[in-house]
Amino acid sequence: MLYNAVSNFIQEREQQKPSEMSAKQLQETYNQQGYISGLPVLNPAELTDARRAFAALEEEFGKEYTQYSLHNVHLQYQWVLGLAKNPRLLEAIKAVIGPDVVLLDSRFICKYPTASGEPSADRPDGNVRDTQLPYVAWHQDMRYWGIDGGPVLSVWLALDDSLEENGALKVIPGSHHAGMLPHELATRQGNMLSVNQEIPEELVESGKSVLCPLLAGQMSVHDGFLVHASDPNTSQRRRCGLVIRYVPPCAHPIHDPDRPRKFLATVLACGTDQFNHFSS
Ligand SMILES: O=C(O)CCC(=O)C(=O)O
Repeated sequence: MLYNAVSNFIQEREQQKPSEMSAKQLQETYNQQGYISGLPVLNPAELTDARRAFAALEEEFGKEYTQYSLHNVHLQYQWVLGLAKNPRLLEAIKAVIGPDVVLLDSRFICKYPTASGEPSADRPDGNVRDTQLPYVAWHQDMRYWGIDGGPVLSVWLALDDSLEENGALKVIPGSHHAGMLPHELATRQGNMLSVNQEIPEELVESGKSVLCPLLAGQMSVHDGFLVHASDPNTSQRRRCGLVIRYVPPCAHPIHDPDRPRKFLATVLACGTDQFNHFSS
């Protein structure tokens, strides 16, 4: 009897849309699973404005650059800072870490279509094979960030629909509970991560992997210890997202003389910062 009640509760929780969750439910789900996906952020007008502004950057810099090199441009472009401070986005972040939020870093990550579009006997859908196309290997963000004293939350805000065929984010739910896993250099070509890191295959419970499909204007949020990755874009549609990292002000960079880390683009997104750990 009790078992039925508990399992009904879990089923209802799983069927509930993230947009309908209270702050407490959102925090509980996030803490349990290490991520939350499908949260609506941008309304149609905001999305149109953001896509138009991004198209201007593509025009100015070219796709090779906009694929991965638009790093911390919230410092240059008010519209990017506006996305990072969007009240609906920050509502979810505040539900997890409280009212004080520091924006640590931002980057556009775009996987452009590489498909020929020509149907063949091999691929009647016209999509290409995925060998050597850009992908993101299984990794944990904390490995890269070197932060202690508080969590790092990564937002993936979709400017395009991000689905299986154009290489949406995939995650291993609950994997953040295991702490830091070893990483090594990726052997497969095309890993978009700047330090080309990956968790060895035998340590990734890939059978438990869950795709995080997003419609343009929606976001997912994942914990810095969550194991995640993304496959190549084998479709004929772009997949563009803005990845933004947030921390509570109590978090601080780990002191590591072998790998000094500088955070030169931090901004107080909301609340107050009584610590000033990122101010130099
Ligand atoms: O955009 C992707 O495919 C990967 C993004 C990622 O690794 C992250 O948001 O931490």
